[in-house]
Amino acid sequence: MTIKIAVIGAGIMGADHAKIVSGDLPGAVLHVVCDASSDRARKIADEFGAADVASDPFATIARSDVDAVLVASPDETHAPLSLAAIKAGKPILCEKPLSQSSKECLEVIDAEIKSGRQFVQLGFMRRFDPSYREMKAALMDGSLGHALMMHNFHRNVEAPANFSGQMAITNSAPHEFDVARFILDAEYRFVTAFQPKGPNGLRAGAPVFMVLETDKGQLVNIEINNNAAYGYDVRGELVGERGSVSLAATSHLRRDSSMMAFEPYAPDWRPRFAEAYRLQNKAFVDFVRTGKIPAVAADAWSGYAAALVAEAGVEALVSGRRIGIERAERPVLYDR
Ligand code: ISE
Repeated sequence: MTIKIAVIGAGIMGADHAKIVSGDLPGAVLHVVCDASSDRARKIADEFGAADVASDPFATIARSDVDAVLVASPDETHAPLSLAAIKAGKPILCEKPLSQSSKECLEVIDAEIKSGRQFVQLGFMRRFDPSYREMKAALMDGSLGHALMMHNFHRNVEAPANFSGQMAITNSAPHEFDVARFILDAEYRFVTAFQPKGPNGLRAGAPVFMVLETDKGQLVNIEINNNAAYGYDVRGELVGERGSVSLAATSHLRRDSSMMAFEPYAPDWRPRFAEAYRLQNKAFVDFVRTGKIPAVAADAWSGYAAALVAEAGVEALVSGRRIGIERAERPVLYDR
């Protein structure tokens, strides 16, 4: 059976997902593109060959000719649309964050528990990125010894003028919160957050620097710099007792000229994580077929874990204090 997918949200990420579903996802077809703007929906539907367009996401999820949904609409719609998908009994691949409120994440988790199974796969795509996968494998094969620290850099070229330090924590850093938690297989206990000041004090759009402490005693530092100017750049290094592993540059090209060597950067995250998105979406098709969430994939509980740290991170930044992170008990449905 070919799985009929509705993509909800036809912005940058919706268009990217529509492209993957239509061109790179055996066993699935792009059936509906839904967006509040019918022009935008129509443009993406025509470009990637969807059978239909729609503007009401809830009605789209309920359609009997839609088997599964892929949500890339604005952040505040993620939890309500996840709840609608659970109610309709349809698997959903939802872009991160599940919600910026840990309380709202728990509502999604409650709905899954009541329905008796998982429906939500969360779009923390870095878990599928080959370089992060190899980093995890290097830790698991024992050659590094115990992991002690993980250094993370996350740089965007430029953020909108209103993109504050708090937004860097709630919008950009969840990727690191999730992938470091996934690689270390640990939970966070404390977070501290700082912003560097220039000669004239704190600049709008200044980077955020966080230090997280895990329940295994490891330290994770995260730099989010959304105005790095030179390119989209994600780096990571995992330091163990007997060695360290780093994500390698993913560029396919190095240019040597004028006594210098150059490696190009992508302007945003889509080229850097193209393979991760493709593998993630492929895993979603398996999830739809089997009803079993792929072992690597993030779920609603991962969304809750990321939201908790983001909330504590914002509090740490605003208060200048080291903030403790209290978690609810993990329900058995999320044992993997
Ligand atoms: C953005 O919000 C994302 O979600 C991207 O995946 C990330 O790489 C980017 O840096 C964020 O700003």
